[in-house]
Amino acid sequence: MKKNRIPLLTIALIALAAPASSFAIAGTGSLSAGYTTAHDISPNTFTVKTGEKVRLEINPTDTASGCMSDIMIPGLWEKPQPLIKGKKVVMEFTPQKPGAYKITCAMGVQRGVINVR
Ligand SMILES: [Cu+2]
Repeated sequence: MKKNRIPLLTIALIALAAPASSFAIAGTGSLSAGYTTAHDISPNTFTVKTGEKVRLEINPTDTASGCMSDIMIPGLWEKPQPLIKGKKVVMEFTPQKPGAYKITCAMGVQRGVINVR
């Protein structure tokens, strides 16, 4: 029985250290995500606090096209930002009201969410 303890702990630590694929919690108010045409925005789910300034950076490694060319966050960031390979998108805002704010394209198709607690 004792023999198993260390390997199991090791496995647990490796699992914890693995990069989160679709979820991030704001610790510093600084969020970052990537963009690829294959996976869109990733991670795409964030949790932040009401009244705390947020800086969301998106680093596109592809250039988006068509419907998904631009990104915005209705209620938090109204100006659509183009997703262009190598051009970092920075959106800074301070959420004033709790809620689930969709990350969308310029036409409102959902591609993620920012949960304001
Ligand atoms: Cu669209």
